[in-house]
Amino acid sequence: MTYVRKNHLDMSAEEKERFIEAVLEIKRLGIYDRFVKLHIRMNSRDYLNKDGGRRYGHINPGLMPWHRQYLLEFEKALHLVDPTVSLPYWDWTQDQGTDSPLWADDFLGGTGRPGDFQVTTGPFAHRNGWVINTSVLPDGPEDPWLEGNYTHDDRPYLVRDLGGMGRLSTPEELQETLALPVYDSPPWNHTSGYEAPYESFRNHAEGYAKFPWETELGKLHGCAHVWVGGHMLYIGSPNDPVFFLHHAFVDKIWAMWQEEHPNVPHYLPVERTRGVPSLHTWLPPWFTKTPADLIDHTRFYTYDT
Ligand SMILES: [Cu+2]
Repeated sequence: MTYVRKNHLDMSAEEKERFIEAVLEIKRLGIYDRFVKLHIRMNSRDYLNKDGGRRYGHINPGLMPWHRQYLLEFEKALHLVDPTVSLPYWDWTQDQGTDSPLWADDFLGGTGRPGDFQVTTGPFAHRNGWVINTSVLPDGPEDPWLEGNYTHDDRPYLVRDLGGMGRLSTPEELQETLALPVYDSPPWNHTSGYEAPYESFRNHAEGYAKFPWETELGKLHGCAHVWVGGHMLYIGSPNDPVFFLHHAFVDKIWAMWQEEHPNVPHYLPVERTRGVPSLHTWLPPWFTKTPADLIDHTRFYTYDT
């Protein structure tokens, strides 16, 4: 049985309510926080040796399949409590306002208050019962974007600063990245596809590569994390439920790219490659699927458009 992932803007009030209820229920059951911990555990290693270390979820070709499985496992958890829900997505190339229904009280709630940036509205406000149990902050001199060393963050409340830093990517930026015909290339890290002919759709989508005509790094995947701010800035980002709507759109971008390039390999590297998952590597921590199993999302779900 496959199901449909919708743009949140096209969800009915009842669909939104059921989605929020399911998220709150898996939080109560302790399942939600297991996903947060898993993301921190897997991805802190990704960032520790980003040039040549072993990486699965970020700064390597595994970004797309690893997060695809992560979202599938999350959706599976939601289905345990409500089989009718599926992950919505947030198309941040079109839906850029802080007044979007995304941030309304009946959905994800709004930005943080001045001062401590604590979210005080909606279902994920601390005062409404959403407690952060596992969180980290970057530690050390490195650019927080590429930081692999973390320290405990004991703030029990969700933090956001919508639009406080950076901006969201434009449809034109998305088109330019979708036009790149090669999934990824050596050295399979944050420098892949830097120079013409820009052979890394993955790195441009992740946001660690830019074209010479762009002024700053961090487009697409990266800048939505920064634009939301707060917990979304670091690897504890799944603490903010918007993480799942954001990554559902990143996942859709992989699907859109495949559709635009039907005759190229949809995942690389094919051969065993030191440090990064190849087409037939079992992805940890589940070891139930390889990138090859995950390329075709229509085995599991479809997108509304
Ligand atoms: Cu991630």
